[in-house]
Amino acid sequence: MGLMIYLDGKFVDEEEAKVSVFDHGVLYGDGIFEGIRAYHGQVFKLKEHIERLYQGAQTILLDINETPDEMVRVVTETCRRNNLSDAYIRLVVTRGKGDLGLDPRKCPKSTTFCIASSITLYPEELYTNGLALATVATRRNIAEACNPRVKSLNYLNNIYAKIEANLADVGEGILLNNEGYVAEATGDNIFIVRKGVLITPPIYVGLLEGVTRNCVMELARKRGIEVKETLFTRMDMYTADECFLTGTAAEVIPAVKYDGRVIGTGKPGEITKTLIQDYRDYVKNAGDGAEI
Ligand code: PXG
Repeated sequence: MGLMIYLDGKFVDEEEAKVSVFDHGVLYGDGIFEGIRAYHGQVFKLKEHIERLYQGAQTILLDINETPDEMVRVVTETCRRNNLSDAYIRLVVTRGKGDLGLDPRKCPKSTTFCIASSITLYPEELYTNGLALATVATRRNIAEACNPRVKSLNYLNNIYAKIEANLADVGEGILLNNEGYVAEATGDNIFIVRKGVLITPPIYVGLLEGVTRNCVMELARKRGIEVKETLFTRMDMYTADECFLTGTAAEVIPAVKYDGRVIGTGKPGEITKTLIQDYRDYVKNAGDGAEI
């Protein structure tokens, strides 16, 4: 027996967890998702992830069949049924089955599924030595066309960037917005440190408001580190003292090179190392997640 998957009100074996070829999630990338983690029997920041999911649904006019409270139970129950206390969870809501036209009015019922699986951790070496980054030519979607604040199933913008990062042989690609300001990595938010101040781009630059981003800003403030949401450019990255990325899967991961320029000392900086540890301690002891 494989994983037990939640699919539209039922738990089914992964072999039976199938969506239609007429589902608009498949045909058009019409839908939304969340990538969530569970640590030590608690689903980390589940409330925040669910909130972002429903805000995305409201924005794309998608009716989710489950209420937010039911969705909490969907996620925790999926972990429970798979005997997972540490997990990587993928929660997806698509527009559902329709016809071959793109009109969502032809899709009477959305599709919800939830996968909980064990997580493949990034190699520890990356946390001690840091990543190399490079700017990609692809610009982040403009908010007026396909808002990056919505974690939609339409990820081609990020996938283009990932392909470019792979071709450049770096760990992550950095997307600029249409005005040339640094926005984010392909699946992570970005931070720099300059003269002891922690800086991250504001949401209006065009990025996903990461749950990890918000948590790390809070942890930094608790330490008395000044945190600013300010626009910055590639040059600010070249001349930064430190740099790191944040995301559910990667947590806090240092970056030491950008477009061939060495950042700071070329090693993970002191504030970065502090926040890596603070975040690891926090996820272990947070106690503000949803009990599995
Ligand atoms: N920006 C983008 C574009 C993302 O997709 C983040 C930032 C970080 O957000 P959170 O809430 O996780 O701190 C994300 C989310 C993966 C994977 O498997 C990662 C994401 C999305 C999809 C897949 O690496 N990151």
